[in-house]
Parts: sequence; structure tokens; C-alpha cells
Amino acid sequence: MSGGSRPMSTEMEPILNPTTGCSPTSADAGTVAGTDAGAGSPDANPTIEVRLAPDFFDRSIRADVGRGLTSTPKELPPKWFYDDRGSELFDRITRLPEYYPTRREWEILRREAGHIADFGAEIFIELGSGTSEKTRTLLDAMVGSGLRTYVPFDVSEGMLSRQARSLVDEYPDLRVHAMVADFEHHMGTWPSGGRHLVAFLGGTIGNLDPGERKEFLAELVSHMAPGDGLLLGTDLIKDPGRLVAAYDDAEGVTASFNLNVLRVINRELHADFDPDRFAHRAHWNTAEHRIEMYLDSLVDQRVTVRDLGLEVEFAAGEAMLTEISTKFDRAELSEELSRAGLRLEHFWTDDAGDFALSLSVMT
Ligand code: SAH
Ligand code: AVI
Repeated sequence: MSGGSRPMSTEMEPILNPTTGCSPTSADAGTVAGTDAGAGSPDANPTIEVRLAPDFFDRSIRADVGRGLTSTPKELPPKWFYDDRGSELFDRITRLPEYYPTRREWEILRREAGHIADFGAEIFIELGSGTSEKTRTLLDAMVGSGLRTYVPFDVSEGMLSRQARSLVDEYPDLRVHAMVADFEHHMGTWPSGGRHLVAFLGGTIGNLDPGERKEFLAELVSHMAPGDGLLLGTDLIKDPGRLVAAYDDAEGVTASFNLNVLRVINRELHADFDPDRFAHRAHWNTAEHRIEMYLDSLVDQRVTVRDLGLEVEFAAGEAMLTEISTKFDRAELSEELSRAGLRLEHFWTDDAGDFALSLSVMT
């Protein structure tokens, strides 16, 4: 492994738990914390539980890239955007004038934090937590309403452990149990012992296709108890011009974010992608109501992925799909949730009606 910026960094070696093959570790000096996150007073340090097997990234990036580059049309899954550089670029995207979702969701969170705190969660899990920046608005309200444990859950270990460390300083009365894990594989491995609220913010559910969303919700619900809640951020269908601009900003930050996936593959699999020979493109697919991000090959070219023993031909103009970002309306969302066994209780939007935050409860 070369650079220190892959999603799971090597700064902190996981300590394997021999019974599970997983790795509960503490952020300081790698001692085993093994605390019961549901009881007792909070620790001075966060628990950082590494659920990913040590070869997780090697195995899954190989499988994903091998499959994606040999399919027609070619595609890559968005999970590989988020090495340290990708996470930083995403953070810059959230501040761009064209990228409204983060600001809009934050507006709703500020307005509804009291309502959400009234739900009375004792354990609050956030899937794909990233910087947990917006979440602090909720934590401020929830700590006074019985919240005992916050579980940020993300594949990006570097970002997650930095955030977990500052969260324990900011919220001394809260237990922080961070999980380095994949929501497509490790759902339900979080602490038990109280009412759960699972948050999935930012519209990340829209990065899954309909089949993946169905599987994701079914798996999630199978780990929830009646009365547990799902707090879900979803971007809404709107004028395609605004949507395309949000994914193709004037400064080119989204283009760098998209092209970064080629750098990740070059580093991790010894490939020789030349990012200057690809162009970022955002397309609104009306039928599927989603933005599709592509990398278009600018020339006829051959790319070698040494670790996979793979040579891949790209024709000039050939498009490779790197991300979908689905946009919803209330009726469709409510239907999808209800098919999964979740009853929509609240559907809040920002004043402009751009973004929705919903609270649904397992029946
Ligand atoms: N929730 C934050 C961050 C969204 S960016 C916000 O609203 O701003 C998407 C986040 O999901 C990234 O931090 C990325 O590392 C994480 N992520 C992507 N795929 C994941 C997966 N399969 N399992 C866990 N986390 C994932
Ligand atoms: C993380 N996810 C919700 C973002 C989105 O809007 O689909 C990722 C992103 N891709 C380009 N810009 C932002």
C-alpha cells in the first residue's frame, strides 16, 4: 500500500477481536476499549471499532474495479471516491454556491432539532457520517433528551477517527462509539440497549440504485426494533439546470472529486490512468430522476491495471459511470419506506422546498 490517504488509513493498526474477526480498538495508543456503549459514564476517549477485515479494501476494490472495468458500459462504484483527498474535496463541494443540499439540510436540522430530540433516542447511529458537521446541531439538542451514545459509522477511517476524538471533547456527557464499517455489509453490528435512531443524511441514499436501496432498507429494518426510527435526508426533484450545476460547478471541484477515483485506482491497484485524458460530465436522467456522473474518455486509449493483470480499452468519447445521485418526491419516498416496513411520520423540507428530511418509524 502506498499513500496514507486510502479510505482505511494505516495510521492506526486494528487490534483483532479473535471471536469476531473484527477489531474493537481505542483511539489512544490502540488499546482494546471493549466498553459497553449502552451503560455507565462516558469514557474520556472514543471507542473506535474497526469492523472491516484487514484485507477488506484490497479485496473489495479489486472486485469492484475488475467487475466495473470489464462491464459494458464501464462503471465504478462511488465508495472509492472517499480517500483523504476525496473526503476533503467532498467537504469543499458542500460549501460551493451551486451545491445547495448541505445548506438546505442544515436549515431543516436547525429548525427541527427539538422535534428530533423529542423522539427520545438513547443510541444515535449515523451512517456515512463524514465530518459529522451538521450532526452537531442534533447532538446539541439530543444530549439533553436522554441520548447516551453517538455512533458515527463510515468507511473512511482517517476522517472518522479525527471526528470521534473531537466529539468526545465537545460532548463530555456523551459516549462516542465510532465504527469503521461499510453500510452495505456491517449493519446491525452497533451497540444495543436502548431506543435507536439511525440517521442517513446528505442524500447519500440517492447514491444507491433502486435494487441497492431496497436491499439496504431491508437489511437496516432487520436490525431495528419496533419503535426505532430512521432519520433520512433526501434531495428532491427540481429544475434540471440547477441539478446539473450542483454536480458540475464553475470552479471544477466536483470534476476533481470525480477524477480523484482514477488516482485512487492508480495508487491502490498500480494502474496507469491519466486523469488528463478523461473529462467529468454530469447528466440529468429524467426517467430515473437522477444525476449521473461520468468520466468520458477524451481519446482512444489503453489503461493497464497491473494488480488485476487487466488491460482496458477506452474509445474516444466512451463514458464510464462513476456515481448516480437520485432525487425523490414525497410520494415515492413514502412508498419505498413503507414497502420496507417503515411508517413515514414527518417529512420536513427547507423553505425553498429543495431538500427533505424525513423521520420514519419501524412498525
Ligand atoms: N453525511 C455527510 C457525508 C456525506 S458524504 C453529509 O451529509 O455531509 C458520504 C459519506 O459516506 C462519506 O463520508 C463516505 O466515506 C461514506 N460512505 C460511502 N459509502 C459508504 C459505505 N458503503 N459504508 C459506509 N460509509 C460510506
Ligand atoms: C454523498 N452524496 C450524497 C453526494 C451527492 O450529492 O450525491 C456526493 C456528491 N457527488 C458529487 N457531488 C456530491
